[in-house]
Amino acid sequence: MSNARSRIECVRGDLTLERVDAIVNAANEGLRGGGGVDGAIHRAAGPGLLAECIERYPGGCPTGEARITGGHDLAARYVIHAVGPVWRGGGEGEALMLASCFTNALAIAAESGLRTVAFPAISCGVYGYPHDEAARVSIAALVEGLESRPEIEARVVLFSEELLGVFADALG
Ligand code: AR6
Repeated sequence: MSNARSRIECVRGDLTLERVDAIVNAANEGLRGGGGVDGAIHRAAGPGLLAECIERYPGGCPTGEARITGGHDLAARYVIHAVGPVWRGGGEGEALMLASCFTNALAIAAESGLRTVAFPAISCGVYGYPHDEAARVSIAALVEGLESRPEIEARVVLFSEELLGVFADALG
């Protein structure tokens, strides 16, 4: 399937269980683990993930950018750590930074020859992004990024029925 939108699937589930080439982490700038999906990924991947983050990315990762590591004990071969924006009302470039997470994660996946990538709802937890706006921005960035990369299929793995509904609506 070459149509970009048809290569995106929204599902309810646990991202850490995804059998894909890469799962994307909703990380923070330190890249040293944390709560939410970040904590779940580090627990499931084992201590080697933190060790690799420290060794390869001593300065962490700026908001809106992404960095790749191995998947360690995960079923996924790689983890792409993307740093979403903290929601501050929407007037501080949040949408651009959130879109960049998806764009940059797809660019890294393409450079690395990956074909299946699973994303969480970046910034939709601790970082407080309104879910409907996050879904719209995230899906639009995914569609745009996949248009030039017909080899990649993306999944968005949502932890709740509510978020699945919001993202499925944005996908249309
Ligand atoms: N699978 C899929 N989604 C999950 C899982 C899981 N196993 N666990 C949680 N979620 P959050 P953020 C959902 O807070 O808002 C961390 O401390 C969760 O329900 O993980 O980008 C980092 O270290 C929510 O819908 O990420 C950062 O400091 C979504 O994942 C900060 O939180 C994202 O929620 C990043 O905040």
